[in-house]
Amino acid sequence: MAEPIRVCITGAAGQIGYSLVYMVGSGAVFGPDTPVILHLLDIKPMMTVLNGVCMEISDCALPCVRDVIATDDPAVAFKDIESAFLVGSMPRKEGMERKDLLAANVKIFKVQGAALEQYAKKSVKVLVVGNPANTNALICAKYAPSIPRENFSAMTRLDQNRAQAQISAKLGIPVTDVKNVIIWGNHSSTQFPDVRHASAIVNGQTVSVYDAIKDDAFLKGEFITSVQKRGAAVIAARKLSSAMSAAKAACDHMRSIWEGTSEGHFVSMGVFSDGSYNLPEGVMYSFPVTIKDKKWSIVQGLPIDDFAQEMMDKSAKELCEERDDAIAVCED
Ligand code: NAX
Repeated sequence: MAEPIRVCITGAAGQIGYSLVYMVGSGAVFGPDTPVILHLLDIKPMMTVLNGVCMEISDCALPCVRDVIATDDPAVAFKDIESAFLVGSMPRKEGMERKDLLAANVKIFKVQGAALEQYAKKSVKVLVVGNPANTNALICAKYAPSIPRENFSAMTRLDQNRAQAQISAKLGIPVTDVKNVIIWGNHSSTQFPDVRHASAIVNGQTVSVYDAIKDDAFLKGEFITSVQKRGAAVIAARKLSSAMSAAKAACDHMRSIWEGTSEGHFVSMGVFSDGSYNLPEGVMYSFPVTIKDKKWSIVQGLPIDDFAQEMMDKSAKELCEERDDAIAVCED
C-alpha cells in the first residue's frame, strides 16, 4: 500500500459529513490502495456527536482508514493535510437574510484560510462545499496567500450530477452515457445548467443532447429551473437539505482532481476566473475544466450564443456582489 494521505473534513458531525467520512474512508476518492488519515473538524458543542461518528467509522472496519483525528482545533485539523473538504458552516436560520448568512460564513472561511496557510501542506487541494461555496472559497484562498490559488475550488458538481441525471432520465439512457453537461456561475439559483455542448449515447450512436432531445423550450426553460431549484425540492420532500448526493458530488469533485479527467471529458467546478468567456476576473466562477496532474484548465473556445452569455453574465453579477460584500465583512 502507498503512504497514507491526510484528509481533512470539516463539519464532520453534520449531515453531509456523515456520508462523506464513509465514502472517503471506503476508498471512493483516493482509491482502494491509498490509506487515509482522517482529520475531522467540528465546533466544540458537536464533539460528543463527532465522537459517535468516530465510533461508527471504527465499527465500519474500513481497510483504507489508517487513523482518525477528531478535533475542534483548526491547527490540529489542518496539520500537514493534502486534501480538504470544507463542509462545515452555519446553516441558514429562520428569519436570516442571505447577507447575514454570507457574513457569518465568510468569517469562518477567513479563519480557516489563515489556518490552512499556517498548518497545511502547500500542495493541499481545498474543496469548499459550505455555502455560499464560491465566495467562501474565494475568501479562504485570500487568507492563505502562500498556497497557490489554483488549489482552491468550489463545488458545483452536485448541480452537474443533477443536470446529468435529468438528461439521462429524459432520454431513457444510463447516466454514464451523458457527458459534458456544464454548470456555469454560482452555486445558487442564478447558476446556468447548459447542455449545448453535451453529448449522449443513444441507440449506440454519440449524438448531441440538443439534437437528441429536440426541445429548445424545455432545455431553456423547465430543465434549467428544475436544476436550479432541485435543492429546494429535496428540502421540501425530505425536510432536510441534500446530504448523500452532496457527499457523493464532493467525492466526485476531489476524485476528478486526483485522477484527472479522461480524454474528451470535462467537469464543472468553481475556480478562479481568468476572464474567459467575457466573464469578470477575480471571482470563483464555475467553468467547464479539464484536469491533468491535479491542475485544472478552463475549457476554451466553446461557442456561446446570446441566451447563454446573458445567463452566464447574470450569475457573474451575483458573484461580484457577493465578493464585494464578503471582502467588506472580512475587512470590517
Ligand atoms: P449541517 O448543519 O448538518 O452540518 C454542518 C456542520 O458544520 C455542523 O456539524 C456544524 O457544527 C459544523 N460547523 C459549523 N461551523 C463550523 C466551523 N467553524 N468549523 C467546523 N465545523 C463547523 O449542514 P450540512 O447539511 O452538512 O451542510 C453543510 C454545508 O454544505 C451548508 O453550508 C450547506 O448549505 C452546504 N451545501 C452545499 C452544497 C453545494 O453544492 N455546494 C450542496 C449541499 C449543501 O446544501
